[in-house]
Amino acid sequence: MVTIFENIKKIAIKIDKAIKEEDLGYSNNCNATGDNQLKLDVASDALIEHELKTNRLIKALISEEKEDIMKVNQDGKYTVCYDPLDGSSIVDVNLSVGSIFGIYEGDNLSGDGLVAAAYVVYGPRLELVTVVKGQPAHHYRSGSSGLFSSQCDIYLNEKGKLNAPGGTQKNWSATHKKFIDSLFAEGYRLRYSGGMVPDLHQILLKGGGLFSYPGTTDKPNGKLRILFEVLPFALIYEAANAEAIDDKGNRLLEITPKHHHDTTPCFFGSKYEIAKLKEAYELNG
Ligand code: P6P
Repeated sequence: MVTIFENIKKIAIKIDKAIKEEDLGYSNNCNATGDNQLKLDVASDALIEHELKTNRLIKALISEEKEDIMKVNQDGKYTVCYDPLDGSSIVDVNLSVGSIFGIYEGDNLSGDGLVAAAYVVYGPRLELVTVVKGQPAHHYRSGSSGLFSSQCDIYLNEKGKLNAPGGTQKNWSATHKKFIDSLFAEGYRLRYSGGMVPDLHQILLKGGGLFSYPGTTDKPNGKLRILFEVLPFALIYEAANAEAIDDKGNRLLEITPKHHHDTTPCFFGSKYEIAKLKEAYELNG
């Protein structure tokens, strides 16, 4: 497992360089879910695939940017699912973006099969968070040497101050709008950039709050992909003494997608905010 994290550190440094130096324009392609691909999306995807294919522990790869599963080594132990450059549509306005990795046992592509996760933040500083199931989530920062230095284990407070409400507001349910407004009425501060990685990273490092991407009239199953966006962050948030649920009140880590590009409504946050959400959505049975 550790060697996969070492692969991810090498990937992070290469993609960080590419973001700073390469063309920010669009390619002529779309990805598996129909999103227009930036040249950086394609380059990041290729960098990750090239690096991870060198690791004999890896059985298969699944990328947000590709339709099909890539077989790597039949004797491998893990399937790695990744979003190469999440939020890439905001990289041209110089906002932070990220890469997200879920490491699954064999071909058990479910919350139960997720044994480790990591994400990289390409921001003013290059940062990395990793977690192995059952252990604390750990925060690293890269320094002038290009190496990542250990910072701390991450834990959220029982209650936070930040509110990151995703999705087009005119397409929210009345229940969701009333709930989000109730948090602002309590004095929560709006912190939403449109980049899942920096938005969730901020709540983790600032001690708590809520990130929400609900089902909406235009996206009833939400927008965020289960295997390479939602479950990796669910493992990290639960390791940080926080919670991660869907719009039915299920732990996200109890979800098994039917298809590897499936999405789900998702809520990540401190215990107080998740309890308030369950009350607002009448999920307490
Ligand atoms: P919206 C970026 O496109 C992304 O996939 C996530 O990084 C982000 O959290 C979400 O979409 C933003 O979506 O609908 O709020 O703009």
